[in-house]
Amino acid sequence: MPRLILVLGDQLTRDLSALREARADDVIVMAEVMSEASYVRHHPKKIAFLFAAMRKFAQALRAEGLTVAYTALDDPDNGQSIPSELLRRAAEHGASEVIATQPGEWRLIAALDDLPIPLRQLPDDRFLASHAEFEAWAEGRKELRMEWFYREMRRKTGLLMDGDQPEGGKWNYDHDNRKPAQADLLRIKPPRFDPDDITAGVLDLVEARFPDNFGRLRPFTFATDREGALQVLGHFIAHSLDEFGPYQDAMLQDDPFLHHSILSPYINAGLLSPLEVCEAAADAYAKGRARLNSAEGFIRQIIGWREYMRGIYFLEGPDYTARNALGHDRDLPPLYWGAPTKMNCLTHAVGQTRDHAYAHHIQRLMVTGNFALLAGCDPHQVHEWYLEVYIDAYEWVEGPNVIGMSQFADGGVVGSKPYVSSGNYINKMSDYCKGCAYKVAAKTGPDACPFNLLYWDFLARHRDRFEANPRIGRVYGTWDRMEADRRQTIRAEAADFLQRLDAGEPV
Ligand code: FAD
Ligand code: DLZ
Ligand code: SF4
Repeated sequence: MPRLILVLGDQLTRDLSALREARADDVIVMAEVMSEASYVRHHPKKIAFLFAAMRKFAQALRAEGLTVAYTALDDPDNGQSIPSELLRRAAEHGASEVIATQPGEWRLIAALDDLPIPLRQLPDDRFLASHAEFEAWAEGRKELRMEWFYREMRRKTGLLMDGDQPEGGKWNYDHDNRKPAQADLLRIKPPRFDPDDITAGVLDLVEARFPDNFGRLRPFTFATDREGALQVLGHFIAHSLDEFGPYQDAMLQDDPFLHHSILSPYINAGLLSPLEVCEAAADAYAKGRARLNSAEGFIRQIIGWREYMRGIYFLEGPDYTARNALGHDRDLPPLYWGAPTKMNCLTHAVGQTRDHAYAHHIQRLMVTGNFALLAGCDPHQVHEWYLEVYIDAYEWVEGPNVIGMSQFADGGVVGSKPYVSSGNYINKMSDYCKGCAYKVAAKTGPDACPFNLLYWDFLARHRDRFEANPRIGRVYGTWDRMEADRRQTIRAEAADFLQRLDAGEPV
């Protein structure tokens, strides 16, 4: 009797644990379904990327002689959910069992567990750390800090290790990696891929079926197969890795990509393996083509942050994305969907997100995330926004980055302090403030940068929680040293700003 082998849209890896089990008479099931394409209103580029990549992956499996039952979104028999497609295919092929690699989201894991036919969920071993390894690492620790986990992963992989010591003598070279960048027309851009016939067909489908989702579908220039993804990797290693480190926190309004790799869509969908990407970076360092602080910083993002975020998501359980430790309840304002704002940093971070389904880490953390946190936005709405708008967004990685790192809604599981800043940080790391209607140097008054007002207002509102925090508590000394009427003015102006924000004014 044949068995069904499920391959989800973010499991496009030939070496997937479920595919390794495939026998000649098994049927591989892949399905474009509305339940996955609409559990949030994904950016059209995200849907198009996954559908095109799924179609090409299915084609490659068929070329190997495997049997693939592929359902397109507009197939009239489409049951429009993963469980209904599995049941339909099981009846069609007389299959006795479903074999799946564990999905990256609690919602879908539960839906598979509820299937009325036998199902085996195999571990997703595309990650370096299994659930059991992460649990063992976390066991008994008072604080789950990424840096300690990262060192374990360096030892485990041997990446940038000199025996049992870190290459160059230090584990982390972040202090070399905080430079602002200058506009440079000669900076090499990521490669662009013209849509082929398969991608063009998917673009028409997405345009017709998701006309109201936030984000520009065209031009669409992402790679959609492993070959293209490998080209993006090679291009990054050759042209951008060396300067990745120093400028990784920099933001420029006319350069959305700087020296970033734009590899997250491909790694997360399975077209590249995290280890091969890191090995390429370590190799470039070994050959003298990339400086150590760049190679180390890049590798840390992947074997450190990426693995750690997944570990937290599965350790903390299905209620994680509902957490709201700070009790924030403001609706996410329309500016997150492109409504006009006078804040130039937000105009550009949101505008690039709309155009490219991409923003780099510091834009996500210190512009859109920082503003939502300072303004007291409902973290679940913030979570849904991030899950919608980025091409690389899947709950296992987006959830802990947003609920934990960005919004402190988990009460400090991921971060030891909230990532908040006044306009000063944005001004130091970007060219946004020069072109802004607000004055970053103005702390109060009609021109005051809203980040300046909201920063103090946030800290004052949450004094009980953060005053004793060794990493942020000292700022209360600065607050207390201000004249009482200045403090009052800041809080009154912050309240007025938030009121205008809530009223839908283009603040
Ligand atoms: P680069 O800057 O070139 O970094 C290299 C790689 O490191 C990335 O491709 C990615 O695989 C990994 N990486 C870097 N930082 C992180 C991190 N914090 N967590 C996990 N992996 C990391 N990343 C996602 O993949 N999906 C998300 O949905 C996502 N949501 C985020 C939400 C917020 C609020 C924040 C602050 C960060 C989020 N990140 C997310 C992490 C990070 O912003 C993206 O991985 C990165 O911007 C992707 O672009 P890149 O490939 O050019 O990355
Ligand atoms: C994100 C996504 C989208 C938009 N569409 C599909 C789809 O039609 N079929 C599918 O198998 N997977 C899709 N995905 C990816 C899943 O949502 C993803 O596998 C889960 O969220 C777990 O990470
Ligand atoms: Fe953003 Fe303030 Fe700078 Fe304007 S002045 S770009 S609002 S940080």
